[in-house]
Amino acid sequence: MDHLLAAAEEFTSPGRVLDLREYGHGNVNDTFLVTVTGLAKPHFILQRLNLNVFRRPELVMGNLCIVSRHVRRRLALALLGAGRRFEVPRVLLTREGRDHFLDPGGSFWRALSFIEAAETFDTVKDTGHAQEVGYALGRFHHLLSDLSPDHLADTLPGFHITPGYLAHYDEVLGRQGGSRSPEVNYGLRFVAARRAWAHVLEDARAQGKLGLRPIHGDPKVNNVMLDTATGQAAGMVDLDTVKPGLLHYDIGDCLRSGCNPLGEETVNWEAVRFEPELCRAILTGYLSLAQDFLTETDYAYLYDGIRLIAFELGLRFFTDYLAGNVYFKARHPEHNLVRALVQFKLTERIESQAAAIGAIIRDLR
Ligand code: GN1
Ligand code: MG
Repeated sequence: MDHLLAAAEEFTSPGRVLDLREYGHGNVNDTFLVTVTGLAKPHFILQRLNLNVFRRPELVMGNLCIVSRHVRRRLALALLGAGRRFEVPRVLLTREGRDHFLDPGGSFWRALSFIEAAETFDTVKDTGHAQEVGYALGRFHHLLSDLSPDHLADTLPGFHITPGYLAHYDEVLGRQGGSRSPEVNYGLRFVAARRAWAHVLEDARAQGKLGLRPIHGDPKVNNVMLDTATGQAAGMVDLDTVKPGLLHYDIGDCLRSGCNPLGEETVNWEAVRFEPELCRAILTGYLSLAQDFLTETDYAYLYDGIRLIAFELGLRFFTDYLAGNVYFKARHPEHNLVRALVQFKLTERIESQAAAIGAIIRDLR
């Protein structure tokens, strides 16, 4: 990749780059782990922001700095419990003191501190892992519960607004012609049957039943780092989508990711399931902290949030497939179609277990 080493060196002064390798499986940005010598910390994360998605990168950096500083200030005063730690990435500066580097080709690079002695997994291993994933989201929301969402910019207008994704889907479909595979026909029918309900969270927001708060935006399983020694949540990464939103977007996203043991990248979409025991574990971890700030109405919309974010992500992948894979990175032309089918199946499994999920929520509150 052009300018990769030059970008890493911008953030390495006065040290030296020893190693540079791709890191994680992000669908939008390009992420690298940099190993250095001569700095206080041996690693940092280097990312090239996708400017097609993040059109105002300076706002993304602004939100990241505000949230990272707020969280670290509160953590300095918090008692986490014996042996626990919790970190979020810190923004690193270039040798000129800037929070990003623009290379001669116009790419936007930024660097973040790396959470050492911690690891992530793409799927949940067991209920202990699931509970830690829920705990991490609860801790994150708790740490931000005294930050007004007015301090954060809307870096991604329309993000998690399901009716907006439906409008975009209609527009893409309007441009389509030709024959359709059975999988595409399944997707079309799937979306059609859920259109009216897909407004549920935005309607509740418009009616003043749910309010905006600072959210993570992407609290999937592999954005929670686990301490390699204890297995406990050591922090949350990927703060690009931090912005004002509904907590339900985050809770739904965490559960659609954490309760699907096959993971969102499986090709075996017909076998996808939503595991109630993982749901119970994640909510146990989450509510151990979130009980402090969730309202009666928040609880009333939890099930809808879980169902909706799985449906919404399926819709986003499906639309991107129909549009020719212009948003999510795809390794082959059908990749986003398969990803969509995984989320649609997951949505069906959530729907068929609505009573059990409702009982878990009632049990834990
Ligand atoms: C994208 O790039 P990544 O993997 O962090 C997407 C999320 C999706 C996720 C699904 C800005 O996140 O909304 O839930 O893929 N991020 C953006 O894996 O669209
Ligand atoms: Mg992300």
